[in-house]
Amino acid sequence: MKEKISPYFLVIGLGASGVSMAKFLYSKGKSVVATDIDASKASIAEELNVLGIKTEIGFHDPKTFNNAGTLVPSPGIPLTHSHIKEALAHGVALTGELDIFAKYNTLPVIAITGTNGKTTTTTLIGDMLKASGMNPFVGGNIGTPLVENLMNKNNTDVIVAEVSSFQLDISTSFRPDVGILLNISEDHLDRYESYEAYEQSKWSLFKNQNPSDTAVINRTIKGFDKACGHISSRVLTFSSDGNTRTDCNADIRDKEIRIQFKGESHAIPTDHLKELQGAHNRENIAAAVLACLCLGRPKFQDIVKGMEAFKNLSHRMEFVKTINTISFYDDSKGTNTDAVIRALECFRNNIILILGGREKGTDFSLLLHDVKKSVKAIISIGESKRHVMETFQSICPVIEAETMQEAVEKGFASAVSGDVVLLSPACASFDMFDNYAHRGREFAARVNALEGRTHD
Ligand code: UMA
Repeated sequence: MKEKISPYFLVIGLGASGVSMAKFLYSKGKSVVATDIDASKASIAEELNVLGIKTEIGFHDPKTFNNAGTLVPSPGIPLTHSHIKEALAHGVALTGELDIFAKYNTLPVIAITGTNGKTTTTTLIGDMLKASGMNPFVGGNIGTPLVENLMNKNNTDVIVAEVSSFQLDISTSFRPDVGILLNISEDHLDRYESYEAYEQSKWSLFKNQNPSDTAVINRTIKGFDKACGHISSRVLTFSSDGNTRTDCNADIRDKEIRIQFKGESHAIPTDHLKELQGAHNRENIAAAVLACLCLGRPKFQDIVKGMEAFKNLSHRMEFVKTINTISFYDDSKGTNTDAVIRALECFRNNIILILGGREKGTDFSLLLHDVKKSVKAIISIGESKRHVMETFQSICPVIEAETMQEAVEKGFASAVSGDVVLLSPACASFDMFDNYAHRGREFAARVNALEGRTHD
């Protein structure tokens, strides 16, 4: 029998998402309890206690879950968590950041999802809108929770939201005015029961859209035609098959993107864009331009100005340094195999690849073709060392390293003049680091420590 106390919101997890959510719900006069399994969250909890939010830190009490009115799990916490499952079976309601945001937000929303390129595209759209004289709030999975903008509006006139599949999974009402689906490839298979379930999660971005909304979709995504049959909004497409296919709203060629929108045609040269190199970035640009045009207000020439001014993001194919003719690149954000393939494509066959970490149901064999083509040696790190060794040892040397320092030094020792040492791990970082940014910073620090070292 469920013990009925006042129906409180239980915020589960006090990372970036949970802390903002607890504060926002409290600011709306809701009764809020927050819990985090990690005892080191005590100081954050104290901050919330001062506001009047009750906290349970260092443990999760099933009673607190079962007695809640609504659970608000942080995106990193799976719904298969035993306490969540039990509470849902008791009839406790479930919601998440996207739906709570949607309930209170009044501004137009551009939402971006996809396996790779979300953060670049989200940032790029923000830059394009700023160059067009608008005042966007850029947030969501990119780092600043969306509800922050509800607490602190700052004259924002549009929301640009990076959206993850984890966030979409618990959304029933989020409806972006413009939704972008960039691509889908294998990722997070430790969280989904199948690849199809992950695909479905991504497509669900469009499930609440109506004919006044727009879906901007990569035409080359597998299952495009079937999935589009379930979308009620206007669909705009982009495609990297632009050299052969010309029926998309953005045809992506080798050196330019041709846009067709509302009877107008524009060509965007891309060859000179040092900060947005590669076919994947041309896709990101195409999607971003279409999304901005959909808003009606931005002018094409201002959108292009925003694109020209774009600066590459940290830990995404970020050049660190050249030491003794060996160049080091930080692609710590490359946390799945598709991202690694995109990174490898940026170089010739001269790569020493630092690979590995915490697997997410990772199928390393998806890398075999590209590793064979362009990788001279792999330095394997983290929990997946053995898996990496088993997968690649027959096609290239695999050298194990216990720490990032060892990985960088072994990479440097394995390289010859003109080679590239690339950190692009295809895995999450949590086995050795706080997050991917921490892993990237550690890599750069160890590279910088090589300064002055000569190469044998
Ligand atoms: N925790 C519990 N109980 C558990 C498990 C975890 O209390 O059983 C606690 C942890 O102790 C920790 C908190 O939950 O304190 C972490 O919650 P979280 O993993 O949801 O992390 P946040 O810091 O809230 O960050 C989340 C997103 N994280 C994930 O989706 C895993 C961030 O995306 C996002 O930037 C942030 O909200 C703001 O919206 C990161 C990410 O890796 C960048 N996203 C994935 C991706 O891009 O591939 C989806």
